[in-house]
Formats: sequence, structure tokens, C-alpha cells
Amino acid sequence: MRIFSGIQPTGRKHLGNHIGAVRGYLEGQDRGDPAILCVVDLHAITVPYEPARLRSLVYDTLAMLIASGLDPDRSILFRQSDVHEHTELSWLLSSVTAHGDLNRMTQFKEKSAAQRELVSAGLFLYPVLQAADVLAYRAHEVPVGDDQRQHVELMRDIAERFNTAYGEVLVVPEHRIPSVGARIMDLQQPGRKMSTTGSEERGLIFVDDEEKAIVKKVKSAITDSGGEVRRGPDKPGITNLIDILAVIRGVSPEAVEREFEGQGYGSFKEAVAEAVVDVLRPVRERYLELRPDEGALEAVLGEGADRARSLAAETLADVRRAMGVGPPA
Ligand code: AQP
Repeated sequence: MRIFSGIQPTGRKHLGNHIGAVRGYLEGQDRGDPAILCVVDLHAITVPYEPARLRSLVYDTLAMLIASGLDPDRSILFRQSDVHEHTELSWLLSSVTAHGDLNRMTQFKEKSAAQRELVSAGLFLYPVLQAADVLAYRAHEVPVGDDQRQHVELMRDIAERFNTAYGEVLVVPEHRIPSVGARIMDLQQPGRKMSTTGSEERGLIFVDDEEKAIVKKVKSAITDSGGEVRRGPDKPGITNLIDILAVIRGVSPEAVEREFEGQGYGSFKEAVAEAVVDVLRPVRERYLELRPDEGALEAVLGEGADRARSLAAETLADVRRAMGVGPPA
């Protein structure tokens, strides 16, 4: 089965990305034939960004992925802009994408509301490019966090509409969203997801945070005034910490509740902080070793792009043929 996912080079990655998505990529690496993972620099330019930093952010993200366990020999790791088929397919798919559907996308509504100056057409078309990313590889499965559910549903609609109009050319993909940890919440505002652009530093745990910073952030996480370690809509902060501990330990949230029954928040938060420190320590250490060697990182991206291009080119040739675009085959 082909597995595809993308990750933005938006800077330092956080615990939400790590738990909600990177764990899914690692699991996909064992099952994917192939597993394909793309650093989506063309998505990152749909909101204001610094051109001089973009390449460096791509290296940061790639180094973090490899440090987390993604292996360039087993997974195809590449930079989106190196494979031009994505942008061409995006345009072709825009002709089977409903404007009204794009208007309904929650991410567009939230991100466009946050723009002070330009709301770019690129931000509006973001989900079409994302559909092209996945459909170019005829991927069966897309590991993502819960915030991307709507975009994967849209890409399924796009693939189905294309196949109805032009014949069975594209694979309709399924999302793979973890049952626990699909939406890690901001530590200071547990009603909102932990987010690169929407969270303050105190609400986020970065994958490369120092241990002291992690402990401080977990201990100062907002919780309710009660003392019971249990989940519930009235306890979003504690629910979030229970989910984090459950995923890291590989147990159910109920098992965490049972373990901490009758204990206060203090010892519970200590256990969460220790677990997060332990799980991120090897990633941070490996990241610091890998990140300086940009030549090696660029070589991984180049090799990955060659492998990705040969798969995407096959799909593009079929799409162009079906749509009557270009010279006859
Ligand atoms: N809080 C989260 N909990 C679980 N999964 C999450 N993801 C993002 N936030 C959470 C998942 O991480 C993957 C990569 O996301 P991205 O490429 O959108 O990277 P990002 O822009 O750095 O992520 P953010 O924080 O979501 O940024 P904003 O909010 O600024 O756009 C995706 O699979 C996503 O679901």
C-alpha cells in the first residue's frame, strides 16, 4: 500500500506534530510500499514568510524527521518544490474542485482571518495543492492529525469527481488519524489545538526544547481547580495531559486515569513531564547531530525527489491523457 503525507517547514516542530503526525509516519514506514513524506515548502509560502529562511526551515524539518526515526533508505523523503508534477496536477485538479467547497474549509477561514494584509489566492487553493500532493502518488493512505480531516475528505471528493468525469485514473485515499492524540491541545489554552502559528511559546512544547523548558511548561499547564486525574469536557487541560501520557506510554487513557486515581495534579504532572522529556531527548540529541550537515540533508532531498518524480510523472501522464491535455501519446 502506498502511504503519503506532507509536513510544513514552518519552523520548530511541536509535540502536537510529533504525536499526531510523526508517529503515524513512523508506523507507515513499516507498512508503506513505498512510504512517501514530503516537506511542503510550496504550502509554506501561502502566508507571509521570509524567503531567506525557507531553505533553512526545510533542513530543520527534514533533520527533525530523520532524528525521529524516518529513514531515507526506507521512506522517500523529499521537498515538494523539487517535483514540478505537484503544481501542474494542482492546476489540473482545480478544474474539478468546487469553489464552494474551498470556501467552507475551516483552515482557510481561520488563517485568512489571521492575515493582516494579503489573503492570498494560494491560501485559498492550499487544499487543491494538498490533494495534488497525495493523488500524484496514487496513495491509499494519508497519516495526519485531526485538523487535516476536512482536507483529506476534500481530496477524496476531488479524486471521485475526476474519476467520474475522466475515467478511473486516481486512487481515492483514506485518512489515518490516531484514535488518541490526534489533536494535542495548547497547554495554556486547552480549548485550542497546539499550533505553530496560533500558540504562544508557553502553550507549545517544541521537539527540540531543553529539558528544563519542557518540565516548566508541563508544570505550568492550565488545569481546572479540581484535583481528580480524569478526562471530561469540564477538564480539557487534564484530558490533554492524560492523552499525551497515554500515547507516549502506549497505554489507554483509562489506564492512565486508573494509575493516578486518588493522586493530586502535582505527581501526575511530574510523570507527564518526565515522559515527554524521555521521549523527546533522543530526538533532540540526534537532531543536533544531523542539522549542521546541510550537504547531507540536501543529498537526501535530491535522491528522494528523483524517486518521487518517477512515480508522480506516471500519474501526470495518465491525467493529461485522460483530460486531453498536451500532444497525443
Ligand atoms: N495539535 C496537534 N495535534 C495533533 N496533530 C497535529 N498536527 C498539527 N498540529 C497538531 C499535525 O501535524 C502534521 C503537520 O502539520 P503542518 O504541516 O500543518 O505543520 P504546522 O503548520 O507546523 O502545524 P500546525 O501547528 O497545525 O500549524 P498551524 O496551526 O500554524 O497551521 C499534520 O498532519 C497535522 O494534522
